[in-house]
Formats: sequence, structure tokens, C-alpha cells
Amino acid sequence: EIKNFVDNIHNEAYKNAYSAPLIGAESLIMQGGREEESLDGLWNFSVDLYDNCLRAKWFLEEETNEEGRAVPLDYAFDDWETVPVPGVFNLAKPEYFYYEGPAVYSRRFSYGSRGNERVFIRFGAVAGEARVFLNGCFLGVHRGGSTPFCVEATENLKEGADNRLIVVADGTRHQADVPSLNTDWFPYGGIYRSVTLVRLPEVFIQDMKVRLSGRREREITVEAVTAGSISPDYNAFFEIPEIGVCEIMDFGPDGTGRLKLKVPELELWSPENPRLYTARLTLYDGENRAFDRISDRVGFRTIETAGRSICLNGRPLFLRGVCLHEDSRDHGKAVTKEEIREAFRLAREMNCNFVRLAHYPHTEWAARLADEEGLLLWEEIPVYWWIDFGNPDTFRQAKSQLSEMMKRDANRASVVIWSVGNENPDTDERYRFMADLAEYARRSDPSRLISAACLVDTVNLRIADRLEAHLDVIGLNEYYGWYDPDYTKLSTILEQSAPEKPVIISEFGADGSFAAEEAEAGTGAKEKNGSSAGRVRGSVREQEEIYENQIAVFRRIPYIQGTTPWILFDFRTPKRLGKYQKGYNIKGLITEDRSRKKPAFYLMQNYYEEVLKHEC
Ligand code: GCB
Repeated sequence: EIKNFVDNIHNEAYKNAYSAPLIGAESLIMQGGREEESLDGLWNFSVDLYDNCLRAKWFLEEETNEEGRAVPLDYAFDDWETVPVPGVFNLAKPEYFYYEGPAVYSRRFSYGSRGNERVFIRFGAVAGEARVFLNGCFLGVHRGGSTPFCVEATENLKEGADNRLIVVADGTRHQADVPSLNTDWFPYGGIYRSVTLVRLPEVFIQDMKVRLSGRREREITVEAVTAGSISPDYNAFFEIPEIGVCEIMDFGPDGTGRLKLKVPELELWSPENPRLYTARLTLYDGENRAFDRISDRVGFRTIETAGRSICLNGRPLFLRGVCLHEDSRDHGKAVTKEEIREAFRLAREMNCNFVRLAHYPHTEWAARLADEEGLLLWEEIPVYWWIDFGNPDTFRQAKSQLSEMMKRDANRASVVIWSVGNENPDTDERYRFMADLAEYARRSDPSRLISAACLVDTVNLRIADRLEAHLDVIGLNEYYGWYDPDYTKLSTILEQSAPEKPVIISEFGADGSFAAEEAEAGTGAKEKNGSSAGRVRGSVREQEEIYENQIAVFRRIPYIQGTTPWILFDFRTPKRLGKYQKGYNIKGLITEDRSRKKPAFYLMQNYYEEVLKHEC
């Protein structure tokens, strides 16, 4: 007993009590236009360096323990300072900026039962690991800081104003996690997407997926899942009210339903015509009373490859893209809808039809807005650089993030590519790990393409990643001109390769600093000798020159079917501490405050205009 006690207090053993249930994709309840009560706003907050909320069970709010001894009150939830949810705590106070460990969020809220109902709390995302406690009870733990999850609160709610919700958000990095210890972005922490309370009937629709399964005949497939036991006298109707579609949908005893129907009047979704329809599913009881309804705005399109082409609705198109991180100077990862709209507006100004959301699932609003605006998207999970590929737990984490992302965005026409990772060295363990992920994604979703951002073989100068066999589109990251100054290698690689699939240059670029440019002008280096001797590395001119050379190569390679330069905006990262970087990756085409476009922005704009003209 003494050993257990000592272990619990002093070692990591106390965490065993909070490692199950592990909340995964099966917890997710589609939002679907149901009324939700917001739990956003100011929450009480404290960093908790030694994890005492878990070790000393603060969440019980007890004054005496089981043995009747007084419990010291080392916490004061309601007196703590407040921080906004959604929000990253790193930007709340300068002293939190680099904090990564456990932090405790707490708030009270009112609840009044409306009779027979099940109640869930939905978290849009909590960085790292999130442990949720309601009124002293542990509800579960979620890992994977970029995807949503739901916990059931029905049994633990109290009538009235005195419900206490506590979230221990722990952003500590671990080698076995996805991502692992080392990334090139800022490890923001906290509850940085919205939290809501969702009330549902005893039997409810948990999920509804709608997709175009046959383009010519305009056939759509609807798949739905209900929770709770569905009685044989229940009815379900699927509707697209705008065009008068209304069909009965049958559900099996396992709660799943599937419907295929032809809708000849359906207009296809495309960047030129981002047409969305309301798709609605309603459950009726034996007395024909509607008791649950879910609806979504969905677009219908197909995306396929044909040889080395990518075809949207049967027509080849070039993906005129750009990469984007989820980061803003003022809100970090908790980007606002306005900031996403602004990013999309600037991408369109550059003549983009495509955005690569790197390197983890961004807020669901990104895909919703892209649906409305007609932008195509690449979505990705943070299987980034080296991760612990031989570790089954690491694989489970990657797969659960992939399935949560796929489930969340299943109805988003804008999402055309699922990416299973970025720049991972081609070892046997990595090959098995990522091939399994790619095949899982393909089996689960026939309506999208699978890709990954791969590396080139820098020794034999070829595109030669074994993972290609499992991808529909080969993503290729290369930084010729920047990390390797020898451009001739890029031409050699692309000319020596004969991929049978479309290739997207998923990253290229270079630092681009205006300050470095001014320093360069000061030296007079260019005027003096007309060469790059004396050039200040990382200036916006050098960036522009690198883009010029890159584009010149792309023009000559017919199998390149898209490009996504790295990156739209400069972004925070703790690993870039150069003279002109100052904590930012400055490869953006626009500065981090979004106020200044760099010359390379205009080069890309012209290149894409040229591509567009050529397509016409
Ligand atoms: C890469 C990574 C990206 C980095 C970028 C860079 O290849 O995929 O996450 O930020 O290079 O700037 O080096």
C-alpha cells in the first residue's frame, strides 16, 4: 500500500487511473444543424506543472479524503484567472508563451433537463491529451490535438447552475506521439476550438454521409448510423428539399442505413460553381412524430485520376495551390473564421483553386468555408518527419486521428485529398505504417484521392518512394535553390523519373525577408559584381529568384499536375532563430501580420494565370 501510495504521488503511475476510456472516432456525433449550447467564453485557468489536479484529485473538490483527513485546498478553481475558450493559453500572458505541460481549465454551467434526453459535450479540439471531468467524475481521455471528440454527460449532470466541468489539457510532447518531439511549427496549447453541449433523444442519428457515387447518372449514396435501439415502427426520410427529393431510408437492427438514389437534376459542385444543397435526414416514431433530424449543406462532385491527370467531375485540372498552417499572429492556432476567409481570399488573389492544409487537421470551418467558396483542399494528419513507426501505439494514434478527420469532413466536397503524412524517411517500418494508413483511408472513403508529401531520392536523383504504390497522387517536397543550391538536380530528378501517377510539388520555397533585402541593398553587393556573391541569404529577392527557377522547371514537366509552394504566410516556430527569422519560419509569400506580399507572391500569381490560360 505504501508503495502504491508513493508511486501515485511521485511517479507517473497516477495516470493509469485516467487512461481509459480512450475517446476515439466512434464518439463523434455529427453536428448536423442541431441546436447546441455554447460552453465557450471565459474559463478559469491555471498551469499545473506537477499535474496535481490528477495526482491529488482536485477535481473531486473534497475537503476530507477517504480516511477522514483534511485535504489541503491547493486549488481555487473559481478564483483563478480566466482565459478565453476557444483560445491558446500561450498568447494569454508572456510567461505562458513557451509552456507545454499540463494545464487545468474549469468552468461552471447550468443545466435543466428537458425530459428523456442524452447529453454530450463536444470539444472541437484540445491540444495534446485532454482529460475531462464533470462534477467530480472522470469521463475520458482524448489524444490527438487537432480533431474533435464527444463525451457523454447524461449520468453526471446535476439540475441547476452548479455543474463543474474540468479539462486537464496536457501538451507535453512524447517521442511515441503523432506528431513526435520535433516539428517546424509552434506547439500551441489549450482548448483552442469551441466546446458545446448537445442534447439528443434516446435514439438519435449519429452520422450521415452523403456523396456522389455515379457522375453520369447523378447517383448519390447516403449512409447513416443511429445510436440507441431503433424500433421496427420507426421511419426515416432522406430529403434534398431544394429539388424535391424525399425517400424512405431503411435501417437495419444494427442501426445502420444505406440508400442509393438517382437525382438527374443535381448540379455538380466545382470551383466555378460551388453549388451546395441541404441534405436532411429525419427519424419518425410509430406515431409519425419527428424526433430527430440532422442536416448538412453538401456539394456533389467526383475526383479521380486518369493516368497522370487529376480529374474533377471528369475533366482534368491543374491544382493551383498553396500551403497553409493554422496560425495567426493574434490567435495562434485558434484562428477565427475571418482569418480563414482572409487566407482563402489571398489564395484566390494568387489565382489558386487549391489549398494544402498542412500538417494536421485544421478547424472544420476551413472545409466548410472552402465548400462555400469553391476551393479544393488537401487535408493531412501529423505523421510528420520521423515518428516512432515501429510502435503499435503510435500507429493507433495516427489511425485514430485519420479516422476522426475523415469522419468529421466526410461531407465536404472541397476536400479532395487525404494525406497520410509528410517527409518521412523510406524505412521498412515507415513503409508498412504508412501503407496501412493509406489503404485504410482508401477502404473507408471511395470518394477522394490518397496522397502523402514524399521526399525525393537525393542519392540516385529520382522520385523513388515505395509508398507511391499506395497513393493516387504523389506529393513531392523539394527545396532546390534553398537547402540545396544546385537546381540542376531538380531537373535531373524530374527528367529521370517516369511516374505513372500525377505528381504534385507539395512543397518548395525559401526564406524571404524584407529586412534581409534592405541589408543586401546596403552592401551594394549586387550592383558591384552582378552576381550573388555578397548576397544576404534569405532576402525576398533570393526567394523570388528561387521561385523563378523552380517554375521554369515545372513548366517543362508534363506529369506535374499541381504545385503548393511553402507557404502562404510566415508562421511561428520555436526552431527558427536566425537574424531575420526571430521565431518565425519566413518562407511565407506574405508576412506574418498578413500586411505585405513578397515578390514571389506575384510570380506565383502570374504562373497560375498562365496555367489557367493554357487550360482554357
Ligand atoms: C519542410 C516541412 C515543413 C517545413 C519546411 C521548411 O519540408 O515539410 O514543415 O516548415 O520544410 O521550412 O523547412
